[in-house]
Amino acid sequence: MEYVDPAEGRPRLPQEYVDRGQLKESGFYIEKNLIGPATLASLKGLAKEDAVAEEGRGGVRNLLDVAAFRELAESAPLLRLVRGILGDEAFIVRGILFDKTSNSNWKVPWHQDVTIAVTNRIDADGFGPWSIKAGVLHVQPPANVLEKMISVRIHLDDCPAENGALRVLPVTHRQGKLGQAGIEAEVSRGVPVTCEAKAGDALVMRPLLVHASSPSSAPNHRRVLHFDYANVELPNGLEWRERQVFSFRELVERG
Ligand SMILES: O=C(O)CCC(=O)C(=O)O
Repeated sequence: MEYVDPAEGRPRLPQEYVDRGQLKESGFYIEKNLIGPATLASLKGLAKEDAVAEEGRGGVRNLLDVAAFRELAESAPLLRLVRGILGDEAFIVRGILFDKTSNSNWKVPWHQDVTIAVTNRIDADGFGPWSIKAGVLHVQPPANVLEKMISVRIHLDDCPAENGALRVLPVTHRQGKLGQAGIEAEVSRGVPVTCEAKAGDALVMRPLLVHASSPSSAPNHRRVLHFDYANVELPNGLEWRERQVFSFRELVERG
């Protein structure tokens, strides 16, 4: 049973989730107006209308290889937000552009985000299985790594429930890696929240929060820049594919 607004008779984001305090409690919240209209306009130009349809899988990975997206991920507003949560050592580790259109509409079943991108395959306790996504080596780390990560999903388009908004199961981020049976048990007893957002808003969430995504029934784009940040080194010489730490002075200079 989904949360449905009694007055509107449709799923809606309850206002309590527009509050950073919910991150600890529920595993997510919406940061309103993180990106202003001018930046938004230039990002929309970069996230080309057909980029995702061309890739054919609903998402463009390795986004940090594009300088403008890397600059955004490491811009002062984003780093301030992320470091307010993960501390001053936090760094960007991955970027993906997701889109849904009538040409490229898709859904994702209930899951947790349990893979990270790394440079090299070195066996370490609790790491595996390994996989390749868009030519990049990925591995599932143990829960204690995923618990030190945060995802920031910046909406480039308005995203009401009808436009394929992410659905989440509050509080499920606290239970480590659940596995398929554990996820199904949570889905059967939980009340999903539909994370409606406006263009410029960001959904800030823990990767272990159980989430799903429905197809869009709107004729519009639903572009989301998904950035993952971490604050922990990997063991045994394993390395994050992306890793950069700016000093506080650099951060201030960036405005
Ligand atoms: O963008 C979406 O709707 C789904 C993305 C997703 O499930 C994920 O990032 O794991």
